Amino acid sequence: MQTKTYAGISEEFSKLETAKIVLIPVPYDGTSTWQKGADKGPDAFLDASENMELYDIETETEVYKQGVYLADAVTENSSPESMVDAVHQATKNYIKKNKFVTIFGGEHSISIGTIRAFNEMYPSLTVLQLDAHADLRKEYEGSKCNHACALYEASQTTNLIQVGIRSMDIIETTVMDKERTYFAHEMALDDTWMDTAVDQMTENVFITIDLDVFDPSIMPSTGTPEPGGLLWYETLEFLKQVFTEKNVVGFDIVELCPNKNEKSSDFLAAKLYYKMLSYKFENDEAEDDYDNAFNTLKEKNNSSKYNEDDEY
Ligand SMILES: [Mn+2]
Repeated sequence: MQTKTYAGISEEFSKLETAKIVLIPVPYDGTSTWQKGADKGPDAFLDASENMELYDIETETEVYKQGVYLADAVTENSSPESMVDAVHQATKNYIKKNKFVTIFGGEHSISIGTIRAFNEMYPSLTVLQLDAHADLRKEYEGSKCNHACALYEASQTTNLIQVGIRSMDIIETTVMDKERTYFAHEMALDDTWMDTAVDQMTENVFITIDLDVFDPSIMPSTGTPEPGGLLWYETLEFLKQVFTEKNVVGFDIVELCPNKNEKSSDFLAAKLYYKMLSYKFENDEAEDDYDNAFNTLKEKNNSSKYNEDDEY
């Protein structure tokens, strides 16, 4: 049972029964290869959130009044596969409770579970990935649930759109859909990429944000920083467009690897999360009913799109 609330909000806004939003922390760091510490991400994010102003100037809203329930953390870590199963179950449970479900990692492999849940609950799902890394390996170091494989399943079962990519292995080119990939070096020279990417999205969009998509100058506290990343306002402009034009069904944020001497990254993550909620609920009154409109009839969709590529 959680005693702490998201951002220190009062009980009135943090009860499961009335909250429209659920936040699931997943402090998992089982497979990262270089810097460890993404398991400390959720706590650092929650600490920063408590020290943040809760009025959003841009949208003129206080989105916490829609209610944010801080769920028990998913702590299963006996194997990457069992962690993914536990995340999948927890995510699906809260979708079924008609909540807007958000997840904070943890390393990127947790998204295998979150995406699987949303893909089962929403037809024709687009997965929008903001990330420095393609994460399209089918298997890595003996597991399909490694962080390097985080988006492989999504590439086979959803409409995957990758944004900000600037690091990958050559084998991933055999899986990648280049038409739906926005490489950082091309984005820097092209001011139409946002519209093109949004045009490729279906109505239901799940967003997975690996914080290493940001430039290390503003987001140094991540496991594998890569130069040439996105900056704050261009990222917000793009996200706002997606929230305005599409039905964002949920999102996750991963790979905060906190450094006690560098707090600005924790605050960036906290603010990003709150901004995304503010965009989602910008036009909803706190008293309005919420309907996440998950598809109860179709437990599994897009399965026909799945084709195992033996060549890989
Ligand atoms: Mn990633």
